[in-house]
Amino acid sequence: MARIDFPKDFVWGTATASYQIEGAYQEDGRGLSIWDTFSHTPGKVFNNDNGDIACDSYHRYEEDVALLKKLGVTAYRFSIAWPRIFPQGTGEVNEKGLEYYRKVVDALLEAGIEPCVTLYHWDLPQALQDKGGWDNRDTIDAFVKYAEVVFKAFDGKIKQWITFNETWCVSFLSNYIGLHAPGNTDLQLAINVAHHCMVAHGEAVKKFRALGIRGEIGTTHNLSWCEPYSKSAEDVAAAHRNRAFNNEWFMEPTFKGTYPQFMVDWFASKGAKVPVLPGDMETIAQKIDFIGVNYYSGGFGRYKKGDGLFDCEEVQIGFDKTYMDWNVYAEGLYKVLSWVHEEYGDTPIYITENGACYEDVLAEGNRVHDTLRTDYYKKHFIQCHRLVESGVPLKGYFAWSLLDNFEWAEGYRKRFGIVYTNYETLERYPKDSYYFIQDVIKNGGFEA
Ligand code: GCO
Repeated sequence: MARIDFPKDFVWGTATASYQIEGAYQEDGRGLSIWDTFSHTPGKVFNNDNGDIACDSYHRYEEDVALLKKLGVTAYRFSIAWPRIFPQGTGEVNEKGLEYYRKVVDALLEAGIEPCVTLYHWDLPQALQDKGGWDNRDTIDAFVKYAEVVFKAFDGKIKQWITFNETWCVSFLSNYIGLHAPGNTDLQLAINVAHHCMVAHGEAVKKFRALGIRGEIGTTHNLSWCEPYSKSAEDVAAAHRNRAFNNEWFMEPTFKGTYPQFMVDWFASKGAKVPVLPGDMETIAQKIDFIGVNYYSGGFGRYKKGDGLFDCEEVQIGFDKTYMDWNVYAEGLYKVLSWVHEEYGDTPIYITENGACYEDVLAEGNRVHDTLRTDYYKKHFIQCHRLVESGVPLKGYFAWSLLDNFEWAEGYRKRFGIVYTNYETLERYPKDSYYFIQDVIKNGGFEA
C-alpha cells in the first residue's frame, strides 16, 4: 500500500452532455437535433430508446448540482444544446434556451463549482443537417455565430470552454462507421466532416480571442492507445495507423497545422482526400489554452491484411473488459498522455472524460456496490498520479459520468454513472464509486 496524493490545485470534476441527460426535447422552443431524428428512427438505437426524457435534468438540474456539491467536485463539465439556442441552427436566438443554461450556471457557481462548457457534444440542429450538416462549410459559419452568442451570454461566468467533443466520433463513428447520428457510411464524407469541425473549432477560438472573452478555451479529442503486438516493422506500422486514426489525425492539425502524411497517403489509397482550402490549416492550429482528452480504452494491434481500414487486427491478450466490451487498459492512459506531452509540448492537459460501464444492480437501501467501476477509477487515478509525478502537465480529471444516462446507440442499457438513475422514477442514487471519489477528493488522494 502506498499513499497517492494529488496536487492541491488538481481539478476534480464529472462530465455529462446535453442530449444524454436533459430530456425536455420539445420544451421552451428547442429545435430538433440529428439525435432526435436518429433515435426516433426504428433500429438505430438499442431498444429504440431516445433522449425525449433521458434523466430529465432540464427540470432536475438542482438535484444534479446538489449531488455534485455533496461529491465535493470543484468543476462540472456539461454541454449546451445548440438547438435550444438556435432551434433552426441559425437565425433568431431562443432566449428561453439561454435562460435554462443561466439557471444551471448560476446554481453551479452558487455551489462553488466551476462550469466547464462544451459547445458541441453532437446535437447538431436537424435544420442544418438538412442542408448537408458538417459536410457543408456553411455549418462552420453557423457554429461560430452560435458560439459567439453563448460566449457573450456567459462571459466571465464560464471560465473553461471546449469547442468540440470528440471530433473522431462526430466524423468517423457517425459518418463512416455509421453507428451514431446521422448514420452515414462514407469515408470521404467522414474526412470532410472531421476537417470542417476542426476549422469550426479554429474559427471559434479566433472569435473568442477577438471578443476578448475571459477564461480559457480548448478542444477535446478522444485518444486511445494501440500498442504493437510485436516489434516487427509490419506490426509497428499497423498499430501506428490504428493509433493515428484517433490520435494524430486530430492532434497534428490542432497543434501543428498539418495532417500526418502517412495517413493522408493511406486514405488516398482508399480513394479519399482532405478538402483543405487555403488558410484552413492556420485556422485549425490556433493556440489553445488546454487540451481535453477523453480516454477509455486501448489494446494491442498486429498487421493483418484486409482487417478493417488499416490492416490492423486487435489482439486479445487477456485484458479485463467492461460491459462495453472495452479493455481495461489503465497504463494506456499513461502512455497516451506521455506521448501527448512529448509530441505537443507543455499545453495543460485535462482528462475531460474517463470512466466505465458495468452492469449495476440496485441493492438494499438503494445502494449500488459497483466494485468493478471503483476499481477502474482506482487504476486510472494511479496512472494520473504517475503522470503528474513524471512532469506531464495534467491539471484535472472529469469522471464520465455524473449519472447513468442515454448512452447513444446503446440506449439506457449501458450505465456509466457514479450515480444510479432509476429511469422509471428518475430518482438518483449515488453508487459506491461516488463515495470512493468523494473520499479521494476530500483527502486529496487515497491509499492505493
Ligand atoms: C463520448 C461521449 C460520451 C459517452 C462516453 C461513453 O465522449 O463518447 O462524450 O457521451 O457517453 O464516452 O461512451
